[in-house]
Amino acid sequence: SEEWTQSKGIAGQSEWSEYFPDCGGSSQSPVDVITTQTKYDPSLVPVTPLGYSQHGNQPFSMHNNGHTVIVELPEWMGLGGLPWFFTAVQLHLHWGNGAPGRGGSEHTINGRSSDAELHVVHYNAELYPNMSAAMTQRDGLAVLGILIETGDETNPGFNNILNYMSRIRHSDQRAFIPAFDVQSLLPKDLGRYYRYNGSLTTPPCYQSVIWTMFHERVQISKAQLLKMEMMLYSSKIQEADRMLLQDNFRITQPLNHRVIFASFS
Ligand code: SG4
Ligand code: ZN
Repeated sequence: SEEWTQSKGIAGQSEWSEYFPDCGGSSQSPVDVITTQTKYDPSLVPVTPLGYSQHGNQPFSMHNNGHTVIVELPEWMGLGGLPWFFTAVQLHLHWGNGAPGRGGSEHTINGRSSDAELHVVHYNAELYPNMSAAMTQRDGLAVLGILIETGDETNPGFNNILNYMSRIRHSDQRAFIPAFDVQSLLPKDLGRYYRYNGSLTTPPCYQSVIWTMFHERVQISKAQLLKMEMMLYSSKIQEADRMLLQDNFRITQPLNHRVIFASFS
């Protein structure tokens, strides 16, 4: 597929729809959650991570794809609390550039960004045979979004990923990391969240994602955030022209006809 980048900022992102028409659709992600305009839906039960803590002994594969760092998840991990069972596929992160100002989260709440954002991607295993079949369908994917803030304390759960990121600093590098409890990356309160229908936040921007954005943010240290900001967009053979992989977030998209539901009032 065509090359695309976030690094040209807003200008680059507005060109995505030339090659990926869905990126110009009317149900795109991320969005700004304006809390006073959300609609309380009492039917929204807590999401339930299934098998997230049963990580087993097989190492997880982690790689730098030039856009983010991806950790592949075993197929027995999944998500309950939605109308269908969703199988976990991978998790990845979005971050900024370390400068004061806008953080690197994709979703914002009442116009405010967070420093980074974790996404755990799942596909609808009741309706579709695999990720590629599901990713083009309206109810195909479920992504959990966790807003990340920096503070003074180290988050030991995130060290399961961050401590190994220097091994895959360059684009296309891969490493095997010890299996870990994926639930340790999530906020404690899985009952309070925002829910809306949106898209992949990168090309091809398929409008196939049931988004769950948790109300509770998780905290990591400044030193931990720095490990994300050290990643490279360039590959090993481009050593002479190193490029930092930073600001790998998409700007917020118009809500249009959509309503964002809240599981709490
Ligand atoms: C990142 O670019 C990942 O590299 C992609 O994963 C991911 O696409 C994409 O973000 C969009 O996901 O949760 N931010 S998002 O909407 O998971 C998919 C891969 O390319 C399909 C494997
Ligand atoms: Zn993402």
